[in-house]
Amino acid sequence: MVDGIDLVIQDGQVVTPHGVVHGDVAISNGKVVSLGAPVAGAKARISAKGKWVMPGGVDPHAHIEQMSGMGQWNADTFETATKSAAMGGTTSVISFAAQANGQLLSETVADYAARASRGAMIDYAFHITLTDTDVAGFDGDLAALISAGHRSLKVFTTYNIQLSDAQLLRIFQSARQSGALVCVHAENDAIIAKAREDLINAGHVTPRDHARSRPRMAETEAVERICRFAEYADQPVMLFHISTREGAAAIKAAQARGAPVWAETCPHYLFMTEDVLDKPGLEGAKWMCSPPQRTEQDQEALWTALLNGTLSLISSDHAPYRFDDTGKLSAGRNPGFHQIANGLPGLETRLPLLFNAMVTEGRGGPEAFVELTSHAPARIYGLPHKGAIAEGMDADIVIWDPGKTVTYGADDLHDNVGYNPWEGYQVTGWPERVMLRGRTIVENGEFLGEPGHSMWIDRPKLATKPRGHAS
Ligand code: DUC
Ligand code: ZN
Ligand code: ZN
Repeated sequence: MVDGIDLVIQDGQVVTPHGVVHGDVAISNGKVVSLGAPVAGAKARISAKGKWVMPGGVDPHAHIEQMSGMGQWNADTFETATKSAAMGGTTSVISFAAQANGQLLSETVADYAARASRGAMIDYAFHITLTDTDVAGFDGDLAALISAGHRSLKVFTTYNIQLSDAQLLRIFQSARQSGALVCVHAENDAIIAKAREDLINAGHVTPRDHARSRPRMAETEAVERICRFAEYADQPVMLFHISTREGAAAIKAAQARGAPVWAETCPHYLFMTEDVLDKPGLEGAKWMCSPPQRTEQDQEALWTALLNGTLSLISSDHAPYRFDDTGKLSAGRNPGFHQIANGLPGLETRLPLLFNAMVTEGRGGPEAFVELTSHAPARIYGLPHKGAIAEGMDADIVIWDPGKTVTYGADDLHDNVGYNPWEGYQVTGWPERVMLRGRTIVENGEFLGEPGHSMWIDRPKLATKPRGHAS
């Protein structure tokens, strides 16, 4: 027996990085201390008989208490967003510290860190979003922040906050020197601008037209270019929210050349098509995001890419806007698609949707589910002690009831958005108990967490390069 065991989760099907183990998980001081073998003499015990015991979800792409590219605060605070995440089984999140124009990066990070430390109820880290590289002291400031543990950066190729090719290469070089991953929103800005202008001139401005304003070619071009930049600069890159089969094919081709690129997709590209935008009036605005949802053929291509390793993980891209004048309708009661904030909530639904598809319906199975939603995000973004049930890791654990069926309602999420884009969608498999560092923060639908117990996750210098890279 290991001394001083606080809790044993007994008799569950435990998904570890080395496969499924049937047995006990022992926890002491918030860490996993033993796995598999029966453990006697703990202070407390929980039965997980007939249940899955899986690591807490790691969601590496969520917009929280953030100003959008259109200058709008999103709907969530760190408190509402992280409560919502926990209710859906997620225990770590990487959100954005988004630089305002003219702002010193150290001020940006200090602002977001202050808000997160006040409100967050799960553990967190930041991607630093770079939009103004001309600020005095930019390079030194960036290097210092990376060295201080902020090991990922975010850049755009569109959205009015895009960097030029030259600026992108400069950032790739700085990231390489200091040891950070660069995440990219990759869509070609000129293609989007032309498509948007043509649609507006023709009077086609409904939410459905939003999908036509983001041609698939915009994704293909930018993904191919960024892969070449990654290859040229020998800098690891994460391509965000791949939505098309051509985007996935471009990643696959780049990886085959040895380019240091990873890529992700999101549930709304796996389970929705652009038909979600086709609703009476402005209703479709609730589902508007960029890139937009695509076709069933794209969904199949994305699943294939996830299961063959071309795409490495699934994030939520949680981007919460209310369907009112604080959010989607801030430009008035009759906005065109180009005046409507992009994004939909997803922190709380990511894991149940994927558990249902991958574990209940068997698309990949429990190990692939855990790999894509916990193991890979923690490994790739370098979150030490997160994303896996193994000795020495944080006891961030979810007990899943595989038999519980839930049909999402209109407003049953715990974020501050006021609608649920998955209303009417049925899932089987539910996070019955969620633990953060050994402490139960959700039990049978009741939230037990509170601000003040979360931790910023300090990340060491990037140690890994994507699979397929030569050196
Ligand atoms: N697209 C993004 O790239 N970010 C947030 C929301 C969205 O739709
Ligand atoms: Zn994006
Ligand atoms: Zn995003």
